[in-house]
Amino acid sequence: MNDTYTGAVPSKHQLIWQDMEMGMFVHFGMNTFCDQEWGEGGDSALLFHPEQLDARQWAREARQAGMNYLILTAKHHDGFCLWPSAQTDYSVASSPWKNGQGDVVRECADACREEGIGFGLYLSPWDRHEPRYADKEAYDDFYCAQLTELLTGYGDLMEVWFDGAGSEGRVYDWPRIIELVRRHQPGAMVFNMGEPTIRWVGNEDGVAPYPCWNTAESAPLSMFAAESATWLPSTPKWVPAECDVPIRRHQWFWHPDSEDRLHDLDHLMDIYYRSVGHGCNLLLNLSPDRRGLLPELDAARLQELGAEIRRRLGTPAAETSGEGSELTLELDAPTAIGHLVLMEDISRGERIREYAADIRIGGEWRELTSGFSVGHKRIEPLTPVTAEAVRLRVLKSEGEPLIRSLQAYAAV
Ligand code: FUL
Repeated sequence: MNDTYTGAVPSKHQLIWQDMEMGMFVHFGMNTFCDQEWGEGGDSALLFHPEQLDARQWAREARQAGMNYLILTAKHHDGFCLWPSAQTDYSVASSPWKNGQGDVVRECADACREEGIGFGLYLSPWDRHEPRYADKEAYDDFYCAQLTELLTGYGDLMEVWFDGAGSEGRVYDWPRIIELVRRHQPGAMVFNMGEPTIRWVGNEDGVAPYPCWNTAESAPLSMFAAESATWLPSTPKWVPAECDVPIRRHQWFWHPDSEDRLHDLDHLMDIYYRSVGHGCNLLLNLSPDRRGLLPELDAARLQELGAEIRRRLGTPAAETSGEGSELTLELDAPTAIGHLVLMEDISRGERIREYAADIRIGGEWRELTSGFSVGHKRIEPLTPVTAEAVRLRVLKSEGEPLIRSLQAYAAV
């Protein structure tokens, strides 16, 4: 093979992460009890009392819906810690929940392990409670100490989520923060700040543009910053995007009487096509309520999503793989096709720049769709069309195209 590809390639851990495709974000904390999205850090720890908290329900619902990881807000902007941090008393340890003996991070880590899904943590750099936030050096020490507790106390983490919101214009000690992550959790993805290994897609709608490439020099920092995040010079070129979105429109935390904001199944499927279907990961947020449980309605909608993805894209009618700029997939019999799925072997880079897909019917070929990026995955939903065979033609590539999978799904 005359392989001329010299572009970026993913790390082993990025490959594992991209294969996970879907995760559940869990926003839970002081805001849950105060009907707010951004607490100012002054709400009493006594308000935190999720009497029926069951992290197993969260992890079970995630796994059953086909989500392969879960990311919990260990500390949001209000500074309240879901674990008994030794760095502050603004935490579960000062709450009436389990008489101050509880640890939500521990329960969630254990639940994810039991369910066999990955576990990651969100630790807001912006902290509206901690008085040391005003003192850069002192806060860097505080933040690094909190992060160390999380990186060393809860087993393997697959992702650490650094949220840029509220930190516009603020500089943290990124080299030190990244060194801690690398030292204690070498397999963890780093989200969007410092020396990220994955990037924010740039909106909170859960959708990626198309084409969406796996390489990037920068990404937006937050919804509130015009400029992009400043990454350390050693940031890898391969930095795939993650699409985050709450299942209730614009609400990351639980609020009473907001069921009408729950996205319907069509909308969630559209998000799926425009995130996973554009080669990115989808991080869909569900919010436990004041009981500490995912509301039944939200959990049911999540399961509807999982079931619909399985219904449409469960088992391909035919599948093949191969190298080179043309690949044909023969179907056993003429079949009404509802989806095409293309995947590159990205372990050796993202090589396809432009492609077309054809179908053969009655012995005649005709072009059906065309596009640009494929990367980890490209899902093409189709108006059902009958075909005897499908052919992928790579029109432009860097180096030899390597097709991990070309799949055709029967229309359902
Ligand atoms: C944003 C935050 O401000 C929201 O509260 C939420 O955590 C979202 C995932 O990121 O930047």
